[in-house]
Amino acid sequence: MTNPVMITTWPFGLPACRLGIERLRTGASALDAIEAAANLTEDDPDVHSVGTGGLPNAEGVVELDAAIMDGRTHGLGAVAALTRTSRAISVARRVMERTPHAMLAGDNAVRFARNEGFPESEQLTEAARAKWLAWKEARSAADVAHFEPLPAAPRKLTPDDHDTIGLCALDRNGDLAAGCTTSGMAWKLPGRVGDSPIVGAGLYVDNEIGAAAATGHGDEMVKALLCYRVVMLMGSGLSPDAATVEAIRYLLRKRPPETHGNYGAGVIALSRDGRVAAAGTLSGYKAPDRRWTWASAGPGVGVARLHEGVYVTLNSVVPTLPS
Ligand code: SD4
Repeated sequence: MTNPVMITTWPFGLPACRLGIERLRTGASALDAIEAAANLTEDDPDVHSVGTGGLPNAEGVVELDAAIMDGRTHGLGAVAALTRTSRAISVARRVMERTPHAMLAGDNAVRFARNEGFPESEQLTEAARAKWLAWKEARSAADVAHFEPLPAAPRKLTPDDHDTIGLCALDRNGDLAAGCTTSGMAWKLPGRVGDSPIVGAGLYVDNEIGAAAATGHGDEMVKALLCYRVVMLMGSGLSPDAATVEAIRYLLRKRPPETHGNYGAGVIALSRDGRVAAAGTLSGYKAPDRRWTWASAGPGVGVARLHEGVYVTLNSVVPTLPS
């Protein structure tokens, strides 16, 4: 029997990590643990970047992206730009299990969700609406807004306007799964889809190697298939530590942050033998008001605890520093 392991992104992922490891320890499959853990975060209206309570697009509509991947079958389900429906990762799972497809998007993803019994529900909370109204009031011409000229480079991330929960799990049978669920970048153009529901970008699993999940500026990360790269690097013999650092470096080489808006990107990884790691860009992820933080639970960790990931530049790895 394998010792279960659960990892998630960001401090708001800690309760999900805790729930996931409890489920895994009582025999849940990695897939079930990922879904239950992700649902916990999706249902929390105080998390402003995932599910109910997520910040909306430029027109005030919450559009959710999510994906789930099952290492046992190498199955994938994803939804993109899903509106008026809670628990996007569960809709993604239904796509995987009840259709011959891998992803559904927009209005037809909503129709599918209704047919599957997911009720219509407003995802924009009063708090998120207030933030949207404040953004509309204050935004400068350079901000991203519907049908207005885009700035040459993406805006700098602020702690409040994004962040995905990415999750990886290893169950008692030694099987892996991964998930990703988000409301995406706040104030995005309607219809914008980030990295989270894209296989290889927001998440990837190879049951013989390991799993990875990502968070950060999806418009940049999607160009480097960060999670696929992490898993393939682990497959070629790199440790999760080295694989996450090398994958972030690849992204930094291809899309230097200095040229592309000082974006931030982070990735968590779990190998099939239970080792875990996380690396993020120094750019965007280490600031006075921001730390690259992730949660893990498993052998040697106990219930679940937070860690600070390493910060990567092209030629250095900045270890976790005291804040
Ligand atoms: C996206 N990757 O939609 C997501 C958002 C996020 O930290 O994780 N930001 O681009």
